[in-house]
Amino acid sequence: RTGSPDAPAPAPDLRRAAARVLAANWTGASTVPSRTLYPHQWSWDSAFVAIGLRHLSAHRAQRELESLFAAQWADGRLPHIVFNPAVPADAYFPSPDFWRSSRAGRAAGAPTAPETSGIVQPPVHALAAWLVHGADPELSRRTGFLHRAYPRLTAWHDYLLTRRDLGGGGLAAAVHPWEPGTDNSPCWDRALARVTAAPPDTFRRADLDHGHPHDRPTDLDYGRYVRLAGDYRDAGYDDRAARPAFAVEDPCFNALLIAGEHALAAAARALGRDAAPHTARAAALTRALLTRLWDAEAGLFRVRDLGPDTLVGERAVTGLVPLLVPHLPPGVAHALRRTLAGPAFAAPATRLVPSYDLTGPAFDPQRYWRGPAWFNTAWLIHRGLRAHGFRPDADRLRHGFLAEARRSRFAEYVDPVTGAARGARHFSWTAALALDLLH
Ligand code: 9WN
Repeated sequence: RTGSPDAPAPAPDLRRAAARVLAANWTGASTVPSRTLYPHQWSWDSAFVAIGLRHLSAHRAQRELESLFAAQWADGRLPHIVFNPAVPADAYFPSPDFWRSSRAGRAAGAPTAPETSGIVQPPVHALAAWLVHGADPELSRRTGFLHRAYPRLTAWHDYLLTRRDLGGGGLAAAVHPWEPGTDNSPCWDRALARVTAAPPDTFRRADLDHGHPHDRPTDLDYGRYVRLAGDYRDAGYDDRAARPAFAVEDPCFNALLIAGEHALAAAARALGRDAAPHTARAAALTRALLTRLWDAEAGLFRVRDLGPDTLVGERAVTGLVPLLVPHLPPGVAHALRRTLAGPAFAAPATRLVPSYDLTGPAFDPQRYWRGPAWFNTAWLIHRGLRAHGFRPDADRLRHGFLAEARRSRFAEYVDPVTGAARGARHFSWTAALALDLLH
């Protein structure tokens, strides 16, 4: 480690370096998260990328989102991966021949092309689309961007609020640990223990060609991911027929849905439409989030495991992300701020937020979502701190973010204790969100 988190990052250099990462990862219509580890288009990555790209080119940011919308299923879902047919099948697992979306997903409305996965990721897209529109409203009007995006995004949220309200309490559920985007979080351990892993000789992990085994989920995790995805596929990705062995309500996923409904309300107003359905949905979702997931004693939001229908004991960064929800009761916002500054989440070396409780039994500073600090969750929390007027906390997090992004060469994640870079380098959302924080 060199330098200290307090040393200001040289802004023009960092901006140029971030722009270079995004240029190198641009395929012509969208951005890959990483040339090596993730050579296709990912759903929530593209939303974060668009948020940064809008500062370089609002036009490219529009294309980023529209290439994802082009792969939307007729039932409204935005798939978590859109596969690039030019990339060899063995470059990433699970590949299109595992998901078989165009055949297995036909009844659920999968497109005939491109091939996609059949699961989803957190709904950052409405927020991203609204920010991209705001970067150049005149261009957006000329190209019809917001006008085309609005019905797509409404259909996406409709899907989540109807087909995915598996708990019946007004929140959207995830049916695979890849869906909340925090694959091997300790929050999933209890639910995953009920899943019989697919035998290891039935698949080959391409991620280990590029990633270090200690930085990645285990083989047992992968066996369970494969089983769950395969079962969902075999049920035709039909949420009315599938009986998922894994079903959870995640606070980050639902907080983003709320932020997205607020963004859609703003978009509706800009388009001269009625914003009331979106504000009503945002209010109902916020009530459900507080009723179903808030833990006042712990000072953070929990995951609800819909198997036993109880809250999960593990504390993760995703329980702090709801800070970005507007109109939280002031007591809740203050409690979240206190938890962030407390021993479980304050990582003095990096000033970033660890993905999991530093004092928790499953904490591992290296392994993916079991401790390492990620830049997208830091960006979301930074946005929440600012929105609630916690300016000094927000500024500290912003400095930590920019210092670590620079030092780690835009790593996928960093060890929250030592600051050592982990996972991929030149990772797209790290570069994109650094660009955003520099503006
Ligand atoms: C599975 C692309 C994605 C991110 C996820 C992150 C990781 C994939 C993987 O990479 O997940 O979707 O193969 O590990 O956990 O949040 O969107 O960057």
